[in-house]
Amino acid sequence: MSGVGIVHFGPGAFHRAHQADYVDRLLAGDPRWGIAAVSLRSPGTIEALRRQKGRYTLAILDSEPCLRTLAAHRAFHGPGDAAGVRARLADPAVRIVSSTVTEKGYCLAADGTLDMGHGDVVRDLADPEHPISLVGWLALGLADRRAAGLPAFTPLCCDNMVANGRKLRAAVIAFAGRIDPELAAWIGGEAVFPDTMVDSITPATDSRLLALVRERGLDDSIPVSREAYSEWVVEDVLPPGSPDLAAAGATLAADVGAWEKAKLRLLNGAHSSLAYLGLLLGHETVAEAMADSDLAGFVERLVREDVIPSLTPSPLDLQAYAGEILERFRNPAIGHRLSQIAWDGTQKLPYRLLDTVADALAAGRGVARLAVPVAAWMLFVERQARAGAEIVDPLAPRLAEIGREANAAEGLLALGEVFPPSLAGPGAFRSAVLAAAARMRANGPRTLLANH
Ligand code: CS2
Repeated sequence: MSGVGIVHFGPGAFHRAHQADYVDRLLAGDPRWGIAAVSLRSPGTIEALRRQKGRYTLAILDSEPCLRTLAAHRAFHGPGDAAGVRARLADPAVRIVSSTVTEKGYCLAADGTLDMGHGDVVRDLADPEHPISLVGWLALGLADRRAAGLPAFTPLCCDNMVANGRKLRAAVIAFAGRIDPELAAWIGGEAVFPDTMVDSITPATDSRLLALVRERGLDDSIPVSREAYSEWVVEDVLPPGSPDLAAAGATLAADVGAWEKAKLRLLNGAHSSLAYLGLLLGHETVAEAMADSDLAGFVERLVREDVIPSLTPSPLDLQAYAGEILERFRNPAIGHRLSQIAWDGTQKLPYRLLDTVADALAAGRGVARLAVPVAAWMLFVERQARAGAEIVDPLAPRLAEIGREANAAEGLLALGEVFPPSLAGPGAFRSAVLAAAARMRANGPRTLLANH
């Protein structure tokens, strides 16, 4: 098992374009930190990675595309290889177990704690030696390390959630506590769960990228692409014996919170706003939506006048950061589909927009403009539901049902998983969302954007 020091759950495009690039650089100087890729549900990427011996193309999409070959993955565990995963997690050489399983992969309830009623959690608690959830796997892996007298590995959450490490820590400890309180206490005392902020715009691999790779004569079925900008901020709590992520280009920081919150609210909040409003206006990509001056102007005002006040004071230069983000969205080389960003709205809205709304209300600021993208999500759900089109979301069946109702916006506001009672109940936000939804339903979004 030599040469593997990191196990990664969820080797999708983001991981392969972002974290794997840092690790690829690290490996040039320190060969201990190869990645074992784990995908327990879908076999495709794992099979391709194995076939290509862990090598694939990373295209950096800038004025001229720049193609590199990455080779950070050394081992591959697909569905059906639970024994291989278990052995891997118990390997003393493994120090980091990272994950990009998207927000829904952590099985969290609306309050950010482990959802004990989630089907995967219920199943894993009933049979903890054969987990299917990430949280179940981390608990089993840590239990095996404890039994073997090994130090804990470091779970490293690389998904877009506020306090992602702290949430994962609380979830794993809560899960372990149901099986064995001593294990929970051991995990609490021995394992660190750093918070992280990850950032690089990574569109899904499309036919354009596949053609570019073919043109260069490369035989590669799993290329990935991203913008040139890339950032990885990791809370500076990694125990001795961990890989030197700073040497790989990551930023180690005592407090990741300010970065994480600013990135989620400014970049991801603006992304989701562009996605729902842009789709309603008939746009397909982020760059196209940014070329629509009504929409781009609205999003810029939203970011500068509504989101930044919710982040102030901050150690970051927020106005400059916002400008940089909007410029990145304009990159014409990236065909980043709005529909990709629109996925999983029920998981994304809380961190990206609703936390900002709650802070604005608490500070006595208006929320009329912030209500517009939320109403656009509602109309998007309504449109998909009524057309019988696909809704990609863990709550998809309920969204489809509510979306077909006459008063869909009210039905969606009543989703306790998304809107806390303080936002769903009577008050400024509820009124603003319902008004924005009604106006957009009647006249389309354009006039509303100009008025805001
Ligand atoms: C996007 C993000 O798909 C989405 O929801 O907002 O993946 C975004 O591109 C990244 O977080 C950028 O770092």
